[in-house]
Amino acid sequence: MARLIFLGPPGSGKGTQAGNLAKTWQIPHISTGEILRTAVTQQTPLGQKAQSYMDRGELVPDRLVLDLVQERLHQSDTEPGWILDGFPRNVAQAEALDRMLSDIHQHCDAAINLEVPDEVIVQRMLARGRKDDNEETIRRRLEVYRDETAPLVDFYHQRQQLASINGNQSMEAVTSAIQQAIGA
Ligand code: B4P
Repeated sequence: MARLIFLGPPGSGKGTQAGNLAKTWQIPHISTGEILRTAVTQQTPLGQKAQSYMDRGELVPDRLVLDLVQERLHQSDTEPGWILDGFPRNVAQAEALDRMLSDIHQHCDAAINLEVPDEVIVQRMLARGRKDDNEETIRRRLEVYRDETAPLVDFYHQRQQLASINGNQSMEAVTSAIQQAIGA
């Protein structure tokens, strides 16, 4: 049973690691970025509202993201565990997550923080080449990460839930380091 949050800058490998571990443990991988990208592709009302923020490298407004996470966590497949990838992304989202989990009598086991230097991140994302992976947007996403998401490292450290992992090694080595850190 695992209930994990993935923190870390854009392109640090959250999606890669969360996807691998969710497959191994057969629990849902809940990526807010992936859900939002699908909504944009399908041009749903959520996607239409989210698109301009994502294209600029800004966070999508909390109220849009909170609704989708709440709805997803209430689905029955989350009972054995879940991995939240890219959420929470600021302190307001972390506090809202606490309330959502308390309503369903759950808590998170650990917050995994993937540490990767900025130069490596820029190289990885330029190589990936997603729509929001151009140099200007990447720079903005790194700024937003520093201002809004990095404070969550302290937030989870103070609760003794933080596991910081060197994300600048092979994908397999990162996976092993995470498993070791949480005793899985
Ligand atoms: P996300 O989808 O969360 O994307 P990300 O932070 O860019 O990527 P991630 O860290 O998952 O990197 P990946 O594994 O793919 O966010 C996109 C946008 O959605 C945000 O900018 C925002 O607008 C919006 N959004 C999402 N959640 C939100 C929220 N909660 N609130 C508000 N807005 C939100 O890895 C990157 C690349 O590196 C890949 O190509 C991968 O193959 C490679 N890689 C991974 N691990 C590697 C390794 N160990 N070695 C070498 N390469 C590696």
